[in-house]
Amino acid sequence: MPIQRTFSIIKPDATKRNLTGKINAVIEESGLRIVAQRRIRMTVAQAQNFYIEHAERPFYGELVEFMTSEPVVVQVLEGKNAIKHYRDVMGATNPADADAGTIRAEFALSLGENSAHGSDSEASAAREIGCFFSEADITG
Ligand code: 3AN
Repeated sequence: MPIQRTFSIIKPDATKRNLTGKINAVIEESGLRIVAQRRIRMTVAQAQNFYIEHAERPFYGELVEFMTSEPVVVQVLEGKNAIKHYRDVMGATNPADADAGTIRAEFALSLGENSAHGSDSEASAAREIGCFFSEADITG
């Protein structure tokens, strides 16, 4: 399997509950490396652009409001098959469907407040990393 990079967000529900360290421990124990990381307050424009593919969905406004409500931690993760690996580590989008031991099963509150985001394809990973990081920020 190739070494890949994926983009991760530790979401507002998790930063608010002081779960950054616990979620990073799950990420690192899974074998992924955190090769870039920054805690930011996302602007409305950043959140709208980041989730542009959901612009027509009924939950878009709520999603943008949530993602700008508290700080988030944006990250680049690196490892073998990192995109699929991290989605497996996060678990299903809805925590009610997530397998035991996954980030969402352990920490998420609901479908919206689901603690973590991970890219779903190589094209998404490249686009999403570029929303928040330049190549010089990524330390390998
Ligand atoms: P994932 O983040 O697992 O790839 P997507 O891309 O389907 O899931 O959805 C993006 C984000 O939008 C989800 N992480 C979730 O927080 C939010 N979301 C998805 N569906 C709903 C919904 N029906 N109501 C509220 N928020 C939703």
